[in-house]
Amino acid sequence: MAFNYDKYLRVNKMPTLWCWGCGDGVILKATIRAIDKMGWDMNNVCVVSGIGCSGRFSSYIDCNTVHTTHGRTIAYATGIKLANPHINVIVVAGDGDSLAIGGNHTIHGCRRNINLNFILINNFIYGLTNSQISPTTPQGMWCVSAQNGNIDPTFNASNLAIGAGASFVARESMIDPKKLEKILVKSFEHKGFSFVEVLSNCHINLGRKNKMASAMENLNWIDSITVGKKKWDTLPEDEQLNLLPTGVLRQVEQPEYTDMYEEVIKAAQGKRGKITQADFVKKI
Ligand SMILES: Cc1ncc(C[n+]2csc(CCOP(=O)(O)OP(=O)(O)O)c2C)c(N)n1
Repeated sequence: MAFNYDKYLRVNKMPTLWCWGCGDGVILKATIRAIDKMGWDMNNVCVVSGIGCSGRFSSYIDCNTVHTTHGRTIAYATGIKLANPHINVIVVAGDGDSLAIGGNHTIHGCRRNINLNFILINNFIYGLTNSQISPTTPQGMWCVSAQNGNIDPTFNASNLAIGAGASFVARESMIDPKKLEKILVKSFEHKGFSFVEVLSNCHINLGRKNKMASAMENLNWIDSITVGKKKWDTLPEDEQLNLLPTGVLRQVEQPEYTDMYEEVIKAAQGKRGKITQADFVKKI
């Protein structure tokens, strides 16, 4: 039987405002299927999105939603999760939103290990504002704000998340929606901050100016720069540098922030003894 997307969508908002062939729709559908696999009650799901094309996520999905300010998704989501630890919070933000203006929030979200499901839609460009370089725009690519080609070195978003201490980090493209769905399910199952970098196309604002004007050409380019982590691990360093590994890149068990916060509340209310160093697992 065909999957019933309408059950999870605000059908009165359809069709979406996304450009024809945009990867955001594929990611939305994969997210919905992953939620369905988790069996989550939509009354207990909150989707928080930032500003950008990716920000439209919270308009289309039918649950508790907050369309927040640019770069501040994690700040809002942290408040929502701390006040309602039982709610499953999914955060969606673009590469500009989460690595430029919101970069600081992203690293501290990773560091705190709060149980949020963060989906970074990396289309390598500021999409909504029509082609300004973002921290992930490859060097040499042409954009409206870099008319002689981008000279800024490129951020590796997943490496940043690993460095900042996220307990679950994965990268996948939206080329294979089934694979993406599986990764999202794994990230939803993980207790702690899960960071999923989803590589996506923006053939309109990045592709057209860089010889990949169709969605297919843009996706072929993404395909050419990605390789599964198992294969990537076997490659010589100079080849690794030019490729982005996909799959789960890091998964560790670490104390979760809302659990620790609950203990702080209990201690403050005299419902338990004082919290001491022994209550913490030392993490280096
Ligand atoms: C504080 C603030 N600064 C700048 C903007 C303008 N602005 C809107 S969306 C956007 C960039 C979006 O790019 P990205 O986060 O990569 O998302 P995409 O549109 O590609 O999904 C910017 C700079 C804004 N809305 N608010």
